[in-house]
Amino acid sequence: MPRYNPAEIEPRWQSFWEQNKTFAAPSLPSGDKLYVLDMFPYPSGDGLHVGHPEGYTATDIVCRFARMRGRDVLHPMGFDAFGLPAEEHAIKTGEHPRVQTEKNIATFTRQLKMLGFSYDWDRSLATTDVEYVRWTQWIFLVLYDTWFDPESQRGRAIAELPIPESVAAQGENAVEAYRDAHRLAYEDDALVNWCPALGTVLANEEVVDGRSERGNHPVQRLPLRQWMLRITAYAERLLEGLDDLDWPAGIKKLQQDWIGRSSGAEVDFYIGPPAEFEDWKARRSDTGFASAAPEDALRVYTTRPDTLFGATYMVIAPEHPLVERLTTPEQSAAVTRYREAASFKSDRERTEGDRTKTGVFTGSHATNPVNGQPVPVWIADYVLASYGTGAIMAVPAHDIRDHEFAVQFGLPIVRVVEPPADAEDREAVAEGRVCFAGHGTAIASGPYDGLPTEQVKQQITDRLTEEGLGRHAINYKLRDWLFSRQRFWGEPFPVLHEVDAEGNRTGRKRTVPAETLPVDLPHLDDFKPHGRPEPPLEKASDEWLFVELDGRRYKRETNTMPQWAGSCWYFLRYIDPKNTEQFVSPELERAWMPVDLYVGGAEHAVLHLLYSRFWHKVLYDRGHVSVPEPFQRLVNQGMILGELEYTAYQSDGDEFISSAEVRENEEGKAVGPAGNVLRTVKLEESQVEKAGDHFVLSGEPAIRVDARSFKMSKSRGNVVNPDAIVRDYGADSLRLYEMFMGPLEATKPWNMSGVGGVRNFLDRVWRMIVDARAEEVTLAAEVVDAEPDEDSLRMLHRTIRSVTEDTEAMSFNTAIARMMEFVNYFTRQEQRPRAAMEAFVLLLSPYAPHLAEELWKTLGHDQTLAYQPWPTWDEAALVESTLELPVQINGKMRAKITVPADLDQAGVTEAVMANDRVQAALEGKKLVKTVVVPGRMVSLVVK
Ligand code: ANZ
Repeated sequence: MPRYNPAEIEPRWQSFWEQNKTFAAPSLPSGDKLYVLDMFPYPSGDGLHVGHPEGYTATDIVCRFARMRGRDVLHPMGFDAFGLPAEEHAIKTGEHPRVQTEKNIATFTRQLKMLGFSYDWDRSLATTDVEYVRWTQWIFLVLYDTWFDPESQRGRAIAELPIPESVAAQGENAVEAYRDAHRLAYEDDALVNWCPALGTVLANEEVVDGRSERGNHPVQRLPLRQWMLRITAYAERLLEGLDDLDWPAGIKKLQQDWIGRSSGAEVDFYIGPPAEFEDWKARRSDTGFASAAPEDALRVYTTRPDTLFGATYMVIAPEHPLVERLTTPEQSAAVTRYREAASFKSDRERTEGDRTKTGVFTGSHATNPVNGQPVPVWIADYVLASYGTGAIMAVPAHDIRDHEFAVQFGLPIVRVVEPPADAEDREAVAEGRVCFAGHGTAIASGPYDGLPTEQVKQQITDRLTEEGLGRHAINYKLRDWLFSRQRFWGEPFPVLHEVDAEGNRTGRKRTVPAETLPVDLPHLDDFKPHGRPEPPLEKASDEWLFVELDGRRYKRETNTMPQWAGSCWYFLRYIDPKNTEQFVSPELERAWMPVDLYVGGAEHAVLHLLYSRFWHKVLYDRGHVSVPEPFQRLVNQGMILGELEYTAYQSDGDEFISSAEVRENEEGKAVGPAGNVLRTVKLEESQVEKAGDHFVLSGEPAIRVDARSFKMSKSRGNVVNPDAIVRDYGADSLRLYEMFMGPLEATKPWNMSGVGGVRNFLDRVWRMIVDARAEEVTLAAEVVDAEPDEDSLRMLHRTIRSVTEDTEAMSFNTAIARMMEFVNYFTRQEQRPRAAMEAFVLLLSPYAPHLAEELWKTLGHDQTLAYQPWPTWDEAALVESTLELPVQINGKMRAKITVPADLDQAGVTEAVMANDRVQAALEGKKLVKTVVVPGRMVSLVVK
């Protein structure tokens, strides 16, 4: 009996598509192009997760739909294949990480193919491919060769960097150092996680609470020379660029917050002898505000220059360069102790809101430039060295952190902003118990009293600028990108450090000539750490490490690039994956870019999406790509959680207690209404039933149970394996189920009976068209070559319209619901016109492509349906020819009449009057009024 058998159908169509290269994209799109990109996976050893096919099915539907509507579609897939797990495996087994990586890629490829995605597999790539690495290194050379011109706000060739005469006068080394200080890729000391016990540097994700994740050993923070990328230069461009992008508002907000632009003022406080303050001021009004803080001033950054009169103390970061100068001998021991304690804390620990503030007085005072008042200078770790100027003026009346600090150390609190009349907490503010951080009116601020905050900010900044004591300033939270890792399994940097005869660095360096790229990873005998806080590539043989070039001796850079590097530009390589001359041909790049739709998880909101935008802007500035933003539209798929888990509560006497009455005690244990600790019992789905928005014990409507779903994880044992789903239900069922679970963007729990449900639907689709009783696959007898009747036609055209509109809107779950309605309707019909069945199969095809191809063939076609024109609907067929109208008499429903849909008012009134039930109701009464609401109802008023 020809039953629907996905296990047979699906592999057959997959090999058909593969052999015929059905989904190969044209090299150059002819007209209407569509570039649809998936966030490519990291090929982990666990294989594909059910979260992957969610986004991948969504984009596949978009692509299949677009091809049928005549668009040229580019839909590629690849692998983000560098990464820690493969390296850890190599350390353990001695096997090269490439071996493990390639195994995993093979598994992922098999699994992706098994789901019938319409990728152009000929364009597939892995970031670890040596040819790909070559171009990642080449882009690094572009970054290295670029400086950011603040004037024109764009990246330019380093050769165009103007060299100040004073630098030029110092000779070639000074000029080179000046260039290095302006490149977008530069070297700097940064802290790394050095684990002496493991003898290796660890990535941040391998460190948990200051100890190694592996083995739980202590980790030290050590400064090490590293590569940085000057992403901060592009902060403004990265912010502005967001405006024109069709991205979820939440993701834009995350990027904005990450960039963290704030605007305020830099202000100099005098730190010389107080008696000379006036002279200093007079001098400053001649010299003006220097771009670097002069020796005799402590420079602060503030977003609230309007509160200068309320600055009662100052704070400098423990790492601030003026600490030594400002610390008096009496305070010296305390300051040293404090600085050491601070060096063990991360920035996050230092700035977390709820911590009690710590600090130490330097013993010195500075002079407030607006009123000549002396203010004590403190050291505290809530001020970060890396933000603003690393020093603040503290205004405890109006800044929460400063308020906490002032209360703790008994420093004066002076209010200088009066809250508006309708502000909350006015009393508490007036008493100095809480600080007021909002805007209001200036008080105790000399000439500014009575002015609103915004004006005071402006006027004080203008005044300070005139006096050479301050200037308007903008700051960003964004930090430069720490771009090197002490790892083996990453892209080597194409950089050479000059060395002397002993192998010591001379300080000069050069890049590897572009035409000799790639720099491949060296052979290592084993991958075990060498036990020094240096990169593993230091273990490479001298042959790899040392290079002679133009008569000089060099040592290769031994850091490698982070995993982020490869994912910064992979979408460009898909456009022209085999090009050996260029990273992408400009002609093809112009034709395909930007990516029209990018789908992936929201966890990449900041890093990947910001890094790749940054690289793209540099490539754009340097003329290598034609558009300033890579991803025009972004959609985030929601997370798929594990199946709902049900928990009931039981007392000692085995009595079930409704979860509505259960509380948690201080130890986190569940307690019942009598205060007794309860037992928790895990229940099966069959033991519970749904009651409105909650669940109860089966047959016990009063006993509620908890129902929660959790993120899928191995340790919880709730991971769903796509291989098993495909084996038991078929790939089309998996695809359809993931799209039917709910809106694409929503977080939703997995539910196995839901998978069964869509499988039943596909079985019914099969039986709607195929004769289930025949020996071989033949059309069902109900499928006829007749014209559809009016109702069937309307059902067909409605379905075409809804599925088209919903698919366009990426509202896949509602499109599927409409197809289900169609099948419900036609499986009840004795006659299923072939034209309607064919149109339906085409509508279904982006969603369940294997089944659709099989049915299309059964309907007598010998070509793939992948490029069949998408069905269109006829508005006229949607209109109902008759209407059912309710008739109300004195507000009560009395009858229903059926009339032609286009009948005019008089005709409707006539039909109402002719109705038996209306006539009966009107007997002996007088008709006062007749109201016809066209298409809706008729209302009669009688007396
Ligand atoms: C005085 C003041 C008064 C401030 C007031 C705020 C409110 P954002 O918006 O994050 O840029 N600040 C400046 N540099 C700092 C650093 N390195 N570490 C910690 N805090 C620092 O915040 C800027 C504000 O944060 C600045 O404005 C400064 O405190 C503080 F009623 O100056 B403000």
